[in-house]
Amino acid sequence: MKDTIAAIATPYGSGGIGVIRISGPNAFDIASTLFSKRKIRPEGGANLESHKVYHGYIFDPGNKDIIDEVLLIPMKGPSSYTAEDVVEIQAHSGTIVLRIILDEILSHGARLSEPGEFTKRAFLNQRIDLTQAEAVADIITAKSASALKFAASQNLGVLKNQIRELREKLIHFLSLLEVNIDFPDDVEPFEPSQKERGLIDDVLEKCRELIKQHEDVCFLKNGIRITICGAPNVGKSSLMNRLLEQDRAIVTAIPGTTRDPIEEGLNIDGIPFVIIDTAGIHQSDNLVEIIGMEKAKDHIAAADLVLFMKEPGTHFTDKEFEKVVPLENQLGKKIIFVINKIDLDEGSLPELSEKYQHIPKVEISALLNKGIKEVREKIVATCVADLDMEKLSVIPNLRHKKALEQTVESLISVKTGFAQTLEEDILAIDIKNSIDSLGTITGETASLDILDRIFDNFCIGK
Ligand SMILES: Nc1nc2c(ncn2[C@@H]2O[C@H](COP(=O)(O)OP(=O)(O)OP(=O)(O)O)[C@@H](O)[C@H]2O)c(=O)[nH]1
Ligand SMILES: [Mg+2]
Repeated sequence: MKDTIAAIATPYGSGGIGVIRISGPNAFDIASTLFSKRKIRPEGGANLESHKVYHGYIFDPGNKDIIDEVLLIPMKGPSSYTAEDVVEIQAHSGTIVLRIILDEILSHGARLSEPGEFTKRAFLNQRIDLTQAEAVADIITAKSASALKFAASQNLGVLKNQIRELREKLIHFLSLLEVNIDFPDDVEPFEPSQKERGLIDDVLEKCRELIKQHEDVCFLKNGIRITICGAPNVGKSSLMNRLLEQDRAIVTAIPGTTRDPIEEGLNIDGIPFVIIDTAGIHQSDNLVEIIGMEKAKDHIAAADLVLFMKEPGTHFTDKEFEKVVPLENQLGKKIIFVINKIDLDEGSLPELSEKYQHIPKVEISALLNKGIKEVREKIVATCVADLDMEKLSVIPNLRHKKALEQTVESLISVKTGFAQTLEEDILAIDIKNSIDSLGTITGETASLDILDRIFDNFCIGK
């Protein structure tokens, strides 16, 4: 029989409420030993009914002192988070009070849970599949409303159902093949009909669609990378601070103020971005500046979006522009041309050449906080304009994507096998591989090390 685990489920520190969770066969016994509905601790344990909220006290069984006033929620398995008997204790949130209650629980036979062990038990007890377990971690770490939306729908089983459907189609196909393997003399050689071949094509198409979905929108999880670049003193750090609405980067009138790249998370309309302020790019003999510029160039190369800044009264050529954003870095990258300091009366505004007229342009004054809203709007429009968020239901993660790619590979072998009229048992190997690859996504065929890797990333108490 499994042991009983316990942990503090809420973050450390002071707060209104802190939750301790106990799961396993002794959860009810331990809770009823420590809990009483009255301020006087009765001799026997409290009688706890499932799915009720009790108000009462946790006692120190040694000196019979009250440790804290709590709400206690007992939940009999399988109707609980782990599908085991679970008790949640809502105490006051303070590091010491929660620690003392937890110590009492541990001294009454529970073991401190490992990271993710509650969710792992929910998975092992088949209450949720692996995609739902991963979604729990994604919900906790979601950096934006849209990332949360996808994690929540994955938690509800949207991806699980899609993968199960594909797997069932392949299992059906395998059963047709296996009839021929088991009774080769009694049945005609396997010649898949148009409809049966269609099954493989359907699964292939859906797997490719899910892979593309990962590639198109995985930035929603990690953030779209925006690099601000341009000559020294154009106002890069000023724009960074305006976008973040805080004094994050040092701003001075001295050219070459920013050396190290400065990176911060930024949320616009529920979409996560990572914004990076960089050293001004120009001709310099200063070693520190040269290193700063090299780092800036790396961030320009790695960016999804580049904000290229200029100021009034300056002119430049394609060659100069391409020095900052090299041609090879422009491929697949979005660029916005930002003209700063329009409050200054410095003559004409710099223009991009004919060749770069397609690049969107915004005129701003970071100093006067003018045009910043337009920069935000342009960022969103440029990065996510062609995405139909409504049509998307889930974002497969990198692990899912790799499993889907393996599935695609096996199914392509199956199709090649049809064309070469290969033996049923050889075709069956590829079909089985594709079924197994899909099974690793939901956890049906996931190896122990995959499980460990997933649950190790959880926090304790989840
Ligand atoms: N008039 C005016 N001055 C500005 C504007 N934005 C920034 N500045 C000033 O320009 C100077 C340089 O600003 P920064 O934001 O430090 O420029 P930077 O591009 O980060 O400079 P480096 O880090 O040295 O490359 C500061 O004195 C700012 O106050 C603006 O819109 N108008
Ligand atoms: Mg700067």
